[in-house]
Amino acid sequence: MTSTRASKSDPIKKDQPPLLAVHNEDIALAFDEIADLLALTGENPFRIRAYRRAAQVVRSLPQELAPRIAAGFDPDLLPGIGADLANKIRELVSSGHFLKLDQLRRSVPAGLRELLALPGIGPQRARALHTALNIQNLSDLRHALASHQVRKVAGFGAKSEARLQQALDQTTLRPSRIPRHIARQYGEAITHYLTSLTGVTQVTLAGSYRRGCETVGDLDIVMCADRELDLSSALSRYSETSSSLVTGPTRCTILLRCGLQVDIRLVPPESYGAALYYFTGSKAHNIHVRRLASSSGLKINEYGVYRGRTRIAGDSEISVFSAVGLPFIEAELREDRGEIAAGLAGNLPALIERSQLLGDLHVHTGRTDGTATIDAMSEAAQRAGLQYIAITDHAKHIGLLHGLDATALTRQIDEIDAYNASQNQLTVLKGIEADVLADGTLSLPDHILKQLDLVVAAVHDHFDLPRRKQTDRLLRMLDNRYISILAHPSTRLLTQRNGIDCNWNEIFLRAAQRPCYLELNSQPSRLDLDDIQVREAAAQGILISIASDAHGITDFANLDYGLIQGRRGWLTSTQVLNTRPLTQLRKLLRNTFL
Ligand code: DGT
Ligand code: CA
Ligand code: CA
Repeated sequence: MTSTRASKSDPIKKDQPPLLAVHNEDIALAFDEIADLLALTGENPFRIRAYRRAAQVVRSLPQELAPRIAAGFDPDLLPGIGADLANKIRELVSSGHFLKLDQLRRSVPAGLRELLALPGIGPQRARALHTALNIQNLSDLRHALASHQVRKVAGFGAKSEARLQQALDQTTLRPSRIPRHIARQYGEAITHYLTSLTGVTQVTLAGSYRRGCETVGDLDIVMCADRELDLSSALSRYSETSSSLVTGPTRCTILLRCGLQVDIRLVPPESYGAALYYFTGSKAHNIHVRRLASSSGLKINEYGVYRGRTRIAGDSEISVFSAVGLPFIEAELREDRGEIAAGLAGNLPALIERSQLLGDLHVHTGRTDGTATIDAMSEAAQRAGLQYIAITDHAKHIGLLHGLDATALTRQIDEIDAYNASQNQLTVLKGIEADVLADGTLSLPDHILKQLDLVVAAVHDHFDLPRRKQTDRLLRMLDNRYISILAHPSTRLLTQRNGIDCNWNEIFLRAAQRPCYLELNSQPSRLDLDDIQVREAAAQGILISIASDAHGITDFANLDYGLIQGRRGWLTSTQVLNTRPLTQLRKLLRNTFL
């Protein structure tokens, strides 16, 4: 990796701060690669796991690490990152290189790693194929399969050959979408670069990113300049560009080193609004609005809105909307899910805003798997503009080594009482994250739960129960009168694990009756419930808790991701539990204990 600092000939404004060059995802990918390469060399599994965990930790951070490290943050404060890995992160951030990775890359064939992505091939089998058939990459494997060489290798047979063939066919078909928080790192860096070019007046990330989608297929950028700009040459000089797919004076497509595609449009200022509107989409929304426009004799495209040959709007988005008789529709709503009818009828929701979140009802401390004390988490929450938080550490459960038992929880309750007595800036509520066991009961008895201000219940295992059983499990859980909030209800992990199979209608109905509230978990790799589920649940009158699930002091930044997902789910502030002032919130929480 190279630095994104400009060379002397670049038309870069002098007062720009240094550009981000090493993103969290770059660090995570490097750790993943080290883990894979170590596995391929038969290294100690313990070390391999440490790298994998570190990759996961860095990948799920809500904010970029490099600028924080530059400002003095010590990466060994992150969970699972010891001194050695912290040094590696510093090395990568400052030099763009991992010596260790460079060495490993020289000793293991580059393509061998691709094999590990196939289901059914672990490092041992990859090594066996490499040794027996000199297979170095997927293409070698494809040839070996075609000539039935693979079945002759010890440990492989006709059956595993067929399975591998199937896996190989599916890999080439799999669409790759990138979670929003990862796309953001690359999107903000290129936006920063483009903004710094002389003459550039506007740069906006459009497309699914601007609509706040949880994953994006590619990035779309709309920009303006007040003088001639050689866009393709500026893009070819960008240090993260790996290749140019389309080059034109007003339209370019590049591929970044990380594999993400970026479509860039340079438009004249009078078309900026129309282009931004068009490239924000969604396609379905655009098509619907275009139909609406043509019903009143207008034509709408990326250059403007036209009556015959006369251009009547297009310099701003709002001008486009008003030309077709619509109020401004927030980007998060533009999915053709009823927003156009709502706009025409004057019924658009006043979407929830960050400043309306007064508290956070899902926060961990170092007592379980978090990294900071109650004091430190409270201080960070205040800095994030919050008035109250609930400490909801994990209850002891077989799956978790350090969960709180009844004694430890009582001690934490005392600690929270003492904290609240010592200051009156922020109120800490007493909570717990209790596991929903396979039969729908909870991992702590009622006489303990009822001493708390709230109980957050969550599914952490038995993800594969059949639909009826899973639904009954959650319904039984909802029968427990001490449950306040069901956390990350679907349990999905974006692009990694599907949610549980469950009849959500039944769950929402019961939750609304009880009442029990549902969480919109804001960890960027969870975002659970999703936008459509959030909208359905809220429409049934269930209050939604937009919660950070913070495990460290910087994780309150997660709330921004939950917020945007909530906005995609049409949430208004009255539909969100943690917009309530404390007294009202306490009342709502007590309602669940009836
Ligand atoms: P993605 O990239 O798959 O996450 O989703 P988008 O929505 O960013 O889609 P993308 O990148 O293919 O196109 C960006 C926007 O451009 C899209 O949201 C709407 C607009 N657009 C693209 N193709 C068409 C089209 O055929 N008709 C219309 N009306 N708009 C289009
Ligand atoms: Ca896109
Ligand atoms: Ca695109």
